[in-house]
Amino acid sequence: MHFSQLLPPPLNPLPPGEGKFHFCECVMKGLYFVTDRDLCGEKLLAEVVLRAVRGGAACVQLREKDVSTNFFVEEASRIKALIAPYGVPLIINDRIDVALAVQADGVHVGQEDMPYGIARRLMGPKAIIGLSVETWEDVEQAQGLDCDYLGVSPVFATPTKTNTKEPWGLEGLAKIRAFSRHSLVGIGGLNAGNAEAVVMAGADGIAVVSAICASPDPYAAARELDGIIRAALAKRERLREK
Ligand code: TZP
Ligand code: MG
Repeated sequence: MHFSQLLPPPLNPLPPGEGKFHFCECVMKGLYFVTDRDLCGEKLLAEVVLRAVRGGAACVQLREKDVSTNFFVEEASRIKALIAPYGVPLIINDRIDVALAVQADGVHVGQEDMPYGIARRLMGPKAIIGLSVETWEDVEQAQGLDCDYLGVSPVFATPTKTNTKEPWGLEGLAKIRAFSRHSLVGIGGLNAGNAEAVVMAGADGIAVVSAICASPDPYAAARELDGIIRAALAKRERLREK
């Protein structure tokens, strides 16, 4: 029996208008799962991805730093097939060649990766392209780019990635929200204990690595996070309407 058959059925998608990822407008909203195979420990990466998606992850970013290109392409192709039935997009971290090879839905690039304009030209107008912003200068420069979301990196310091710039904190995130025209996806030290505050400070998406990969129950972890994020997005919307 395939392990996916042992899991509960997928959750209902968000109702129209509260869509997780509106491809046309490219509003990135919801739980964004970023992989780390080391943090998965004994668990199979593909199994963790599937459990995260079934628990409510609205987007999966495959992030590999230490595998061969050959392996990366094969894994990306497997994961793409695995999550396609859920309508969840696959984003490839850094590697545009891998994204093109498997016809992934998009890429996520940092400030030292492929320049955004070239990434867009290579990936095409329909691809989802996320760009990390680590400084205020990055945020200002991004204002002139048609990227689909900004990865606010890191919101908090995290042992998962230590070569980061100064964390933005909730204040920094709120400052970006007040200025930027883009969807914002927060990353770095995010978990069930702070996801609501991060949404209320302005993040549309919450990206997590260890909160799902290192959890003994990635399905339950994703489900809890998804519930918190949906509730916080709804609360933010209600406050905005007042
Ligand atoms: N980019 C900025 S922080 C980070 C990345 C990939 C790691 C986030 O990991 P965690 O475990 O969710 O704090
Ligand atoms: Mg990168």
